[in-house]
Amino acid sequence: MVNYDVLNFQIRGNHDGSLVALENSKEIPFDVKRVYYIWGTKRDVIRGRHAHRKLEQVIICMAGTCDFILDNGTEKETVHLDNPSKGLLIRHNIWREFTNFSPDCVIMVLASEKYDESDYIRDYQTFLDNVKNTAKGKTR
Ligand code: T46
Repeated sequence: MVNYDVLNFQIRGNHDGSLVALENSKEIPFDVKRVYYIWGTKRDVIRGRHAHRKLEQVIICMAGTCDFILDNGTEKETVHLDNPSKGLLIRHNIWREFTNFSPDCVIMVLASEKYDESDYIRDYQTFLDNVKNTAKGKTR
C-alpha cells in the first residue's frame, strides 16, 4: 500500500456557492511555508517524475481533473483528483508523476517547506536506493 491520504475538507456552502477554509495544523497537518499552482498543462504531459527527501505537500485540484501516480518503490497507485474539497497529502520518499490533465485543470499545492532543489530526488534509481536505506535505518 502506498502511503498517502486524501483529505476531505469541510464545505461551508449555501445557495451562494461553496467555501473551504484551510488552516495550519488543522485541515493541513503542517505549517504551510509555500503555495504554488500549475495550469495550462497539455493532457498527455507527464509532470513530476521525482520524490522529495523531506517535503510534505497537500495537492488540491481547484478546477478540472488530473491523475497522480504515486510509487513507494514497490507499488504504484493512481489517485484521480476532480474536486476542490479534497486534498491529496503526499509525504516524503514517494515518487510522483501527474498527467491526464483536463484543459481547465488548475492545481494548487500547499508545501511544508520553501523551495529547495536539494530536497528533490530526480533520478529513479537514487529514489529506490533512498527507500532501501530509509527502511534499513528504521529496523536498526
Ligand atoms: C511536486 C509537484 C506536485 C520554483 O522555482 N519554485 C517552486 O516552488 C517550484 C515548485 C518550482 N520551481 C521551479 C523549478 C523548475 O525550474 O519551477 C520549475 C518547474 O518545477 P518542476 O519541474 O519541479 O515542476 P513539477 O510540476 O514537475 O513538480 C512540482 C513541484 O516541483 C513538486 O515538488 O511535488 O509539482
